[in-house]
Amino acid sequence: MTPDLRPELPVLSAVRQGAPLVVLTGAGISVESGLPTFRGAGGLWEGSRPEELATPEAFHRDPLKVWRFYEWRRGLVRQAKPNAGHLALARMATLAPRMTLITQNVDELHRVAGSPDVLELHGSIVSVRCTAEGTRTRPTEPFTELPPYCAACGALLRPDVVWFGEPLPEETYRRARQASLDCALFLVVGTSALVAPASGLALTAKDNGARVFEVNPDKTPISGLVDGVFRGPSATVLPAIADALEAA
Ligand code: BV8
Repeated sequence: MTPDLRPELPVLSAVRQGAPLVVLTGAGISVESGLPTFRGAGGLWEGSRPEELATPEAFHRDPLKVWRFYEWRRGLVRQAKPNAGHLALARMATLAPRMTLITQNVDELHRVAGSPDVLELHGSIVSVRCTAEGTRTRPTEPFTELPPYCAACGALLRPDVVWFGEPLPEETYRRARQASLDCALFLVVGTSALVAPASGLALTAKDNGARVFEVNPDKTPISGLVDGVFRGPSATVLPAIADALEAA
């Protein structure tokens, strides 16, 4: 039996009536889909530094090393399925008249779970972009050779993600920031809140009057700044929040 979270989240009744809800997710929401996070034990960055694998400089210096890292992750993502946390957010989108889902994740699991109109701040690892033409493709099979080259023009292909030092997609980030300014309730789920500018959105919401709650089994730099914390895995907490929204 999931706990009744309505007492912790009285604002859910306003959300049910149309007060804007924003949810920001990070790698933690995909842990229960079998995908590793970036930081912490067993994380993707463990053993190598992000600067060696997730920057334009790293790609320019050693495209093969970077592609080996991304092709390994693309293989994990191909096997991954949305978990109860992703599905709960998709359900909440049918219950909250005004909900914006923002993600830092590149695994597209929110789209697969059925969430409409996901704001993907850091792009998608499923998508691949030509470094010369900018054209995007979505190969479903592993590349036969790495690094891969564009069939049309012969230029190097790259993962269609935002690397450190690269700007976020402008319109996507503008929409995410506007939604954070306007919302009544902001849920920050499964993120270490270390990567800007995504990490600033929760405080933007708080500074503009929203109630902000964190869903994370561990403490983060913003745990002390939010209105409340659900210290648990998102695959357990988010279904309980969705149930409370439905009953609100
Ligand atoms: C930009 C690539 C400007 C795709 C990623 C110095 C200080 C401050 C900022 C900076 C600085 N120097 C540089 C910067 C800016 C920089 C930045 O923030 N650096 C940080 C590291 C200091 N940011 C940028 O460069 C951004 N761009 O600012 O551009 C600009 C403007 C104009 C023109 C040019 C430039 C670009 C940022 C995007 C970088 N790309 N990834 C990929 O390979 O995936 S970031 C990477 O970290 C991922 O995208 C990921 O989404 C992101 C955040 O990580 P999290 O999602 O939080 O994951 P993490 O592992 O950290 O945490 C997981 C959490 O889950 C934990 O808290 C854990 O407790 C929790 N958890 C575990 N299990 C569960 C759980 N939660 C719930 N349930 C569970 N079961």
